[in-house]
Amino acid sequence: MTQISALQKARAAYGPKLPPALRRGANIKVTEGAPTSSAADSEKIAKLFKTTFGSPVVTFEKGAEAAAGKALNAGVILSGGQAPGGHNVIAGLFDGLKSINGNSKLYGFLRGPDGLIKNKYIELTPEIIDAYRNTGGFDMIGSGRTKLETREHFELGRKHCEELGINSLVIIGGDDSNTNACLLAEYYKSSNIPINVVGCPKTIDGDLKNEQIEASFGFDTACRVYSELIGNIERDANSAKKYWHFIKLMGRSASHIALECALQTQPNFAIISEEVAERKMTIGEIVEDITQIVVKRAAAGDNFGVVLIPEGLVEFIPEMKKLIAELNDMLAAEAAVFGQISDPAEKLQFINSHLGKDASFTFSSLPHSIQLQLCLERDPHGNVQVSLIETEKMLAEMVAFRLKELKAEGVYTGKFGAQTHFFGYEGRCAAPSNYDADYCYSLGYTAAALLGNGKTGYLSSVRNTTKAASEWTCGGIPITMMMNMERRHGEDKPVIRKALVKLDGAPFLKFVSQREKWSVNTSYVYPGPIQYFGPGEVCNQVTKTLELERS
Ligand code: FBP
Repeated sequence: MTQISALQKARAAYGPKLPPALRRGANIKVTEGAPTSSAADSEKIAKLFKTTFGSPVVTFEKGAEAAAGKALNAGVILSGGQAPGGHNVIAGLFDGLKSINGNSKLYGFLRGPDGLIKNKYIELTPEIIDAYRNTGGFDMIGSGRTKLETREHFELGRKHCEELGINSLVIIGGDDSNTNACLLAEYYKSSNIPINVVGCPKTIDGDLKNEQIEASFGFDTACRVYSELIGNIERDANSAKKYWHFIKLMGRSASHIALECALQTQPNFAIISEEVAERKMTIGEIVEDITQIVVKRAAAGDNFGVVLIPEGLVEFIPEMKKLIAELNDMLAAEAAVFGQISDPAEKLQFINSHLGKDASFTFSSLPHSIQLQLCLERDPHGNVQVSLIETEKMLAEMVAFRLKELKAEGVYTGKFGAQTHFFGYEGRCAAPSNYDADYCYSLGYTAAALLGNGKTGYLSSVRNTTKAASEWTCGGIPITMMMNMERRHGEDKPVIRKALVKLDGAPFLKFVSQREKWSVNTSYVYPGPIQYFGPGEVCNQVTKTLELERS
């Protein structure tokens, strides 16, 4: 038998909270709003989603005593990167399906969308579900990054669902995976194939949110784990007083994680990529900003500090963005020849000789290690794998170089020692915080209710989550409502609009109002580890981002 920790044992007994509409003994009253449109480009989206476009927002309320519904056979898929709480979505879905009809069944497709395409699955039994309640990770059924997007995929999905008698599919994923869930829903609905598809908003990056979706699950827990670690490092820095720590934080594109961690820990400097893009900053300017703070702190005798760097930074620096776009095109066109070169120096020479003047200038200004990292294989969505680019080392090196210059000029007399860190995978599979445990369970249960009511092309939505669960509301949002057209791989495609950090939003404005104070003074806050048991103010907090956005 697998050994489990004392905390896991105690956590297994935790009963996640549900919105009143979904609590035992209540029948669900369904209210439908007016027809909806899309985030933008409504004509084009309507043409592409003929049968699912315009569906109303669905709200669930507590109704009269429950009567058994029809048994559902559902399949569930975990898609993309791990995020704390995924197992609770599945547990909520399982319990929700059983509450509709005790004969309902749930199949888990293994290792992501690939499981549906290749017909690899397990039937999820009460024993399996119980073993994973309130645990982190996606290991119950595994995840994967294969995109469900072609007609062939959809048809294989149909065949495998029909073989198992599956009439409902739940896709737990981020913006790309839920865009594809909607394409699948549209394909089945428009072809009269009786399989309904519903999504659940997942990603630690926090960039799948909008007016209707308050948060993507996993963001809360991941930010708490990173903030604990940053707080520990801040305390070490403040104790030893001899290092500057450059900490890169996961978040492929948006800087929500870096911003939330900054609000929780009050470091000396935090870069927000969206601001860098807005101010069209160069790498040199970013380095200069950090350097000036190092110099100011050194003048006060503080030769230590903490800098937070969002993982996606390089793609927001205009000169780097241009370089990456050129590299993407060039590497795609020259893949065969480039793939044959194994010597790193030859690789760099090859690249330099194929880049335009500006891109080549930017490329040459980067340390060799970063040049090579920029040429690594792209992910299946064609994205640069930003988690592999060591921007924290690049910035630490460039600041050290600039300080040497200032020392030579007599402007700087301090000492500079740098330590670099990358926090990403540490937070993705942590045991979900109470917020994520409750939110995820409710998202899964809501997904079951949507399927029980015959809905397709919807994203499960649980709202009002800054309040007590007794005030939470739930229902479904048509996925097309969140879509717009974007240029992807040289084509206009319908996609869920990614939520970047808003520079006029309350979380960023709060950060801006404090950052100068944090930069020179040492104002660190040490959040400590996630608490699962104890007083509400330590174990039931919501993120600063959510609190500020909803206040
Ligand atoms: P999702 O958007 O799929 O949730 O994944 C987000 C993420 O954790 C990013 O923060 C990170 O850049 C990426 O996944 C890492 O991907 P991989 O797990 O493939 O290394």
